[in-house]
Amino acid sequence: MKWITILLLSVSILVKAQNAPKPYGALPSKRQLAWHDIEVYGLIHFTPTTFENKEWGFGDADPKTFNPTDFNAEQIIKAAKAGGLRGIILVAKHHDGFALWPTKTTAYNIMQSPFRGGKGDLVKEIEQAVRKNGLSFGVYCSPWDRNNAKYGTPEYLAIYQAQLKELYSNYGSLFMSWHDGANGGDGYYGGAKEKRSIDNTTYYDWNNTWAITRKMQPMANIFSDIGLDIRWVGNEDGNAAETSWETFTPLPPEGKNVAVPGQANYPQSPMGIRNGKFWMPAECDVPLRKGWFYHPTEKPKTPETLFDLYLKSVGRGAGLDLGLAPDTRGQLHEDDVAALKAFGDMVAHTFANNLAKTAQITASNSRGKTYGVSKILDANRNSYWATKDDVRTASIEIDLKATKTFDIISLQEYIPLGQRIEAYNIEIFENNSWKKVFDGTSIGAKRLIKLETPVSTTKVRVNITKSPVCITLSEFGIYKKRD
Ligand code: FUL
Repeated sequence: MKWITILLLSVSILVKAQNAPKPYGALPSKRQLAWHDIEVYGLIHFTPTTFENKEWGFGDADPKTFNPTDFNAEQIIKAAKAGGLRGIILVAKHHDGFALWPTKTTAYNIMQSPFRGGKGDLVKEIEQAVRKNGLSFGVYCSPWDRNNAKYGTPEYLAIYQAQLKELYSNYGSLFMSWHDGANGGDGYYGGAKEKRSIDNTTYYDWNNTWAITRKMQPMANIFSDIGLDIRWVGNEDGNAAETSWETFTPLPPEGKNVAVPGQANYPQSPMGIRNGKFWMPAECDVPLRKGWFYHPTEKPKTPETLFDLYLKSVGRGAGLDLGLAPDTRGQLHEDDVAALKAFGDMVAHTFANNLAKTAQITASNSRGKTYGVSKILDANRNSYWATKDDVRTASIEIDLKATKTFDIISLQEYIPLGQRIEAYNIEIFENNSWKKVFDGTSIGAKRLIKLETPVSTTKVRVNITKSPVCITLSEFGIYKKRD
């Protein structure tokens, strides 16, 4: 009896596998798929630079200036969680070179500060609060180090790599290793106070440096302006382009023969590159306030602005990385806490109720039951509707069975099989005929369409008008924006 069950099971698995559409183009890795699920996360900047009220510390601040009066990791992380953030990246070392953990690699670190009597480890405290609250943790260790006397020599590269190794060893599994190529040249550099130019195409030896990341933190998505896993969106305003592809091919700038971080001059970054060589979705990094560090005169963005940024980042297949700036107490200001909570509520309340959940749905083509169109209403992004191999255009009709009022439409492709759809439109049934309300291009991991004014209708139609291969869609939803 047992072997018959096994046989039947393997036959059904085989049939399923045979029926699945073939993947198209560059595909996301396991670590990138995990990143797509996180959608919104935070980037914490809190170093002596906070106490100097600057954006870029010169590297000469006395370590004793790092003296938060009431540091509270739990307060910061709870506020982030209320904002709907599902991950936190801590700037473990910014350009000023001050390491927030007790490192062996530089004397310029938290042990020299009054924090916890010189016995503190801020990276650990944040990491523990992050994990306790069920968020993912990542680190940013700035390659440019304005304090280090060795900066500019090969010895510094070994120091930088040793810093990464410490961070990769002692703080559990990381979802991101965040890198940037910023380098303004001048700095304190152990007292030399001079300008040091490096050749950013070779100095950091990124291939070998990132081999350390891959080896020690295989689930850490490497972020920089050229990827490898996640690309910079090309601005710090928090939005991807209206048409936004998940794929990209970093090309060397003119006159250079390699593409490395720090070039940051890709006009294609906000929109990605259709049929790019790599799956390399965009991260939209934007501070909650004006600056990355806390400045008493600045205010956080309003919940409405944050919601709009959410639509223009997550809603365009990208990630939203929101800069969080603790004040000199070592906590988020109450205005920031309130803005995060209102933003988090807005997203949670808006998307709590898919008004198409109980709709009757039909498609002009389906690939059989496993890939039936009802899969796009099952609130499970791992199941999907697909058309037959030779069917590259199709329509879905959603009968809402009653009049529903909404102003947001959500679409998701089944991205493990690549980004396929290139054009589509959406219609609503009004006065006995179909009326087009949106014309779109890319979908990818998620597409959120905000209509200018809410519409009321009993039927919605999605027409996929262009795809190089058969179509997949994993989710569809209609929502009414709420506070
Ligand atoms: C940039 C840095 O220069 C800024 O200071 C900040 O850390 C931002 C997130 O990345 O490259």
